[in-house]
Amino acid sequence: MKREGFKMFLKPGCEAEYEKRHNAIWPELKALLKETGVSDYSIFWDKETNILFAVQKIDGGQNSQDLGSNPIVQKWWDYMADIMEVNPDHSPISIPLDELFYME
Ligand code: RM4
Repeated sequence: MKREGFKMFLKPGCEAEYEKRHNAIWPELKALLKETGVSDYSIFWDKETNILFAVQKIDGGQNSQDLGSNPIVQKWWDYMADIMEVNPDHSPISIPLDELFYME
C-alpha cells in the first residue's frame, strides 16, 4: 500500500458543480477504483488557485489517473471535461506531487 498525490485544475466558479457531481459519483466508477486498489481517496480544492489536490492510497500499482483506457473512466472524464482543465483526450491535466510528510 502506498499513498499518491496529484493536482488537477478546476475551471473558475465550478466548485459547486464539481462537488455535486462527485457526491453522486457513478457506482461503476467507484467499483472500478476499488477493484483497482484505489482507496481512501480525497480531493481538496484551493479556492485561491482553483487547484484540486488529490490524495489516495493505491494497492495495485495503478492510481486513478492510470485508468484512462477503461471506458467507464473515459466516459467520466468526458462528463467532467466542461468544468476542468483537460488534455485533448479529456483526461484531466494531472501533475504528480511528492509526499514530504506523512503521519499515521
Ligand atoms: C476527478 C478526476 C479523476 C477521478 C475522480 C473520481 O475529477 O476525473 O480522474 O478519479 O474525479
